[in-house]
Amino acid sequence: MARKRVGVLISGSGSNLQALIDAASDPAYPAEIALVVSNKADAFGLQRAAKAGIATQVFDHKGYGDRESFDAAMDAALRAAGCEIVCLAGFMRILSRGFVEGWAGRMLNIHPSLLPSFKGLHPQRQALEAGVKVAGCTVHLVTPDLDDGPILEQATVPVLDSDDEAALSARILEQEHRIYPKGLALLAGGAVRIEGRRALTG
Ligand code: 4DW
Ligand code: GAR
Repeated sequence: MARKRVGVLISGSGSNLQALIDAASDPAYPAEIALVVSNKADAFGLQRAAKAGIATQVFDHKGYGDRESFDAAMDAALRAAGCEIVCLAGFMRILSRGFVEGWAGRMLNIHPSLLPSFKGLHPQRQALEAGVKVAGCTVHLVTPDLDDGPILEQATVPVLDSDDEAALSARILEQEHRIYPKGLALLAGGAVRIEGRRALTG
């Protein structure tokens, strides 16, 4: 079957983008990265994309009067590139309801906590402060509510007595790189059915 064309939105390092690029280097993987979009011109992920021969575009949110026009510019670029799926990979701008609804069921995010725990910013710090013994990460479909939406993949890691935010984040990030390509493969391969809040993949 034809590989699904994917647009990846980033704001920074792009290590999750790299995990998706690496997975898609296998011709049997059901998705290919067609476009990488960043709201920051200096995002390191843009260099990762260029190195892999993937088209990039920068949309600086500061150059737009409102969220809707910024989102509309990105939306047009994704559609012009023939994207059928969008992956948020450390993309830090809140997307408007109109953009999210336009990609409903076709947009994924990775979040460094076991959702629905620790939504929002600095979830690894939130996990340490809450004293949990198990932390992790979540791949989910994006809905207009932040860090919400049906869950496709989760992975857990232990929280160690010696952990600080950096150590825990690094342990979680390793698992992010493992499960984000798995979640995208499920969606691109057509294996996902939504029933209420549940994403069924069997
Ligand atoms: C997320 C949630 C809030 C902010 C940044 C990221 C999580 C992932 C995400 C990105 N864009 C999204 C999501 C999401 O889950 N749902 C939607 N869009 N609809 C956040 O508060 N960002 C602020 C800016 C931060 C910055 O520029 O550094 C903001 O005002 O957008
Ligand atoms: C990752 O840890 C990702 O889970 C997180 O930003 C980091 C991006 O790293 N995303 C969020 O917190 C979204 N709420 P990367 O640029 O190296 O992929």
